[in-house]
Amino acid sequence: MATAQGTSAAGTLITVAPTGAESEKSAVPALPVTLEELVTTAVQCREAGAAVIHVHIRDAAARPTLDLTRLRDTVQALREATDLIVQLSTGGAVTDSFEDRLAVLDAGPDACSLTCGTVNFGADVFMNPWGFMTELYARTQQLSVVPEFELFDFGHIAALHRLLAELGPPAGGHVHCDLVMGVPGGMPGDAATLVQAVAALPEGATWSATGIGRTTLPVLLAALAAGGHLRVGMEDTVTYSRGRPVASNAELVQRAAAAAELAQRPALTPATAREMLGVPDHR
Ligand code: KMH
Ligand code: ZN
Repeated sequence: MATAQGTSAAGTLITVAPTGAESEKSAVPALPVTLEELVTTAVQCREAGAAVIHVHIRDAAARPTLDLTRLRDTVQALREATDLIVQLSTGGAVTDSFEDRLAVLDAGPDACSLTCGTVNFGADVFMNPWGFMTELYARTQQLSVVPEFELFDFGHIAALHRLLAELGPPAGGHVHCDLVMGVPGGMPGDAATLVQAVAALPEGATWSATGIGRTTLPVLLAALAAGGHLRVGMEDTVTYSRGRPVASNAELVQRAAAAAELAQRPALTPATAREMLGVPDHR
């Protein structure tokens, strides 16, 4: 199978996923759940080296929501406060309807996540049947929203090849993937699996990797060693080190940026990341 691009990247794209849909504010007080907390987090993470923010929002009771007015306000506020690439989640929470997940694009983000298949998700199932994937992908093309292909398992990589073959290239013309590793039910988060997954990606694709929970550090180090990019944040881990809760998303970005610096591929600015990913600046 064709080899994905990776080792040639001059810098490291760092995406921060600050909130997610799974952790509860009551259990994780440092989780940004209000718009004000999210904007403050975004500014701090931009300073620490992030170029992309992967956004899930919460309602007034801190529950996950895909409310379109809130999503629009969030996109606008993040654009006003930072030059980060604003990537809205179309995955939402496992309880969200396909209709609501499709409507996320109407909030006018720069980019969105697009998961390439259904996966067991702990005790739940994260549903992404082929019909939903194709509808979502076609809408990203129509609306010029640049998708990031989320790959939780090897079958998702096969589905990505099929999607590109049947529907053509994404908005922006460039394929960027995120290997989401270590989800209970998806591919494991270790170096051997990462290398195999990267080898199966479409030719010319760039890729980031995310390790959930205790796989965060092995996946981060393996991704840098293999020439990839990084996603970190409290969506993916709420523990900084054994027994020590994450204090802020910014400290996860700082750690990723320091590791990237050590690998001599320092953090990319949002402007350089936009060029790499084909994301226009709508600000
Ligand atoms: N919250 C998960 C069920 C995405 O953002 O696109 C799905 C998720 C993936 O987080
Ligand atoms: Zn997400």
